[in-house]
Amino acid sequence: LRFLDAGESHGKMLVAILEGFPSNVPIDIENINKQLQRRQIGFGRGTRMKIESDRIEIISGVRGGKTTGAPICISIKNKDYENWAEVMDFQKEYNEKITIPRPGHADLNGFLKYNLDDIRNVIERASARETAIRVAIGAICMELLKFFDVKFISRVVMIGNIEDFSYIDSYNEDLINKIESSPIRCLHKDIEKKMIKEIQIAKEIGETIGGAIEVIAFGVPVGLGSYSFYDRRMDYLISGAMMSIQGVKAVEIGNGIKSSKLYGSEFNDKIIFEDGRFSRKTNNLGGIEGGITNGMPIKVRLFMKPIPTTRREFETFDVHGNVVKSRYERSDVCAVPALAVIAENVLAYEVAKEMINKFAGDSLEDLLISFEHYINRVNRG
Ligand code: EPS
Repeated sequence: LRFLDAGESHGKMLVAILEGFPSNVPIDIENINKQLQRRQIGFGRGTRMKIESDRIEIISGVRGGKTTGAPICISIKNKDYENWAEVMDFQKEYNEKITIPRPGHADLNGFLKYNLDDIRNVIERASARETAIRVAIGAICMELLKFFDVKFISRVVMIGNIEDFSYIDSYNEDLINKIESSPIRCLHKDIEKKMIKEIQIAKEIGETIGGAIEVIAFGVPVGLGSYSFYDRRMDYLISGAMMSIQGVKAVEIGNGIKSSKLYGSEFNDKIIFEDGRFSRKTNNLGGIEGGITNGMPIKVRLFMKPIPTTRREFETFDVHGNVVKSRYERSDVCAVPALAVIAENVLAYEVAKEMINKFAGDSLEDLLISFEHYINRVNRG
């Protein structure tokens, strides 16, 4: 399974081609759109999200409501393009060039690397707008994963200094409802209030604020990934994918950070064998041992930096080396709740990719036969 995507933040649309996806998987477009909507909401977003109401268009690879096995081509329109048509015109040069790079963004490095004369070219492709199409790709993967009973939960566990690292060990609807009804995907109402306050304060003083999210995949079978090669390790694949999400500066799998302070016997997840099935007593390792999934929920935390664009003005340099006042470009104050939804869908893609690798089949039916055979072997009950 692989995909390529393209598109600028204020261009006509975002597009992607997903290749290697099995045939006969029912695709309910409303499920994909629901994931896109979830990504758009969240306290702290800027005005752009009021302009967009992201919806997917399927261009190829799905017919009669089911995947055909052919490449799946999708697009998401940028409604804001109407306001940017002149700036983004592919032929006619736009004369107002951006020459003041914003620290913390790709602006300066991209400008130098690609030998550009306008930072706009960097901003447009480096933008986190690209995560919309990645969510759509992940949402298509979720349609496949439903057949294997793989489910996801994501939530915000930190905004600035306010934390909620409470423990979640099972998937349940009550939990989901609480998270989904929170404007910042926080599980506990009292903490939610404090988190919202943190964002409000940042906004009032012209600042931005970061935080952390947790994503958990339930129902992933034992045996995805491998210890055999570095690039087949599941933690390598997941952490690489997660670090590629704009703004993410650290990834933790399971209780990875705490692990460095504990004794081996304290941290180990003890093996248990009940009703013919192996399991673990705890899940400190976040569902991955030796680069292979162990059947426990995959648990990942992502830490996001504050968005670099601040309304607060400061002195900086333009691309010619002159001292200038910083340039402000419309932005979000906090995008941590959106990151949770993005991470869920990015994880769905990585899990689906490894499921397809392991249970190799060109159709959903072939995958399921291979999966059932394997599950019967590893569960001896
Ligand atoms: C972004 C800047 C803002 C965000 C954008 C990411 O967009 P704009 O410059 O149009 O105000 O809203 O995020 C999205 C558009 C999105 O869909 O998430 C940036 O510079 O990365």
